[in-house]
Amino acid sequence: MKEAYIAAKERWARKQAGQGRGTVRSENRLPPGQRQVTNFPILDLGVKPEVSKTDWALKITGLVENPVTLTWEQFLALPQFKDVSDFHCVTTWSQFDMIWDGVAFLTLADLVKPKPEATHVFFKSYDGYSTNNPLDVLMDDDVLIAHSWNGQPLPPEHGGPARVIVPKRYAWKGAKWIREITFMNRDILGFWELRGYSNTADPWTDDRFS
Ligand SMILES: Nc1nc2c(c(=O)[nH]1)N[C@H]1C(S)=C(S)[C@@H](COP(=O)(O)O)O[C@H]1N2
Ligand SMILES: [Mo]
Repeated sequence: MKEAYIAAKERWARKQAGQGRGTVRSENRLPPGQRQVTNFPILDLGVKPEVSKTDWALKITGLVENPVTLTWEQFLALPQFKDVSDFHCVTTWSQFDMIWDGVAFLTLADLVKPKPEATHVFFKSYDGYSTNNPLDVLMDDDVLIAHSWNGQPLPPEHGGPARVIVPKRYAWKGAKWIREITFMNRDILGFWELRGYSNTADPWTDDRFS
C-alpha cells in the first residue's frame, strides 16, 4: 500500500505541475461491450436532491485520525485538481475525455489520515444512494470529488454540487450528490452492489453483475 500510495502521489504531483500524461490514451480505449457516446445521459433513482451550496456539507469519518465535515468554502479551499478521464456506464455507454475539476481523493486522504486498519470506503449521497470501494482503488491519481465538468459547475442532474469520479470502475461506483465518506475495516455493499451488480465493477473485464 505504501509504495502504491507514493507512486500515485508522484503521478498526481506531475499532473498538478502540468506534466502528467496528456489525453492521448491507448488505441483501444473502449472496454468490451461498450459503445462510445458524445451525449451525457442521466441515471438516478428518480430523485434529484436539491442541495444548495450553503446547506452542503461533506462529512469524512470512520477509521481516520482527523475526521472532518467540510463546508463548501472549505472544500473549495483545498488544493484543486483537474483531470481528464473516460467514463464508462454499465448500461454500455462510454464517454471519452471528460474534464473534471475538484479535489483529489489523495488530498482528502492526506487531510483525514486513514488509520492503518482502514481497507474500504463507503459513500453516502443526498438522494439515499450509496456505493463502496476498496481503499487501494481510490488511492489513485485519477480519483476525485468533482465540482465541475467540462469547465462548468457540475449540473444538479449530474450530481452537483459534487460527485465522486472513479475512472477505472463502472460509473455507479462514483456517488453523485456526495454527502458522507466513511473509512472502514471491512467491505459493506452499496445500493447497486446489494441488487446484483458486481462489487468489483471493472470495465476492462466486462465485470458487470455478480
Ligand atoms: N447519488 C447517486 N449517485 C449515482 C447514481 C444515483 O442514482 N445516485 N447512479 C449511478 C449510476 S448507475 C451511474 S451510471 C452514474 C450516472 O451518472 P450521470 O447521471 O451523471 O450520467 O452515477 C452513479 N452515481
Ligand atoms: Mo449506471
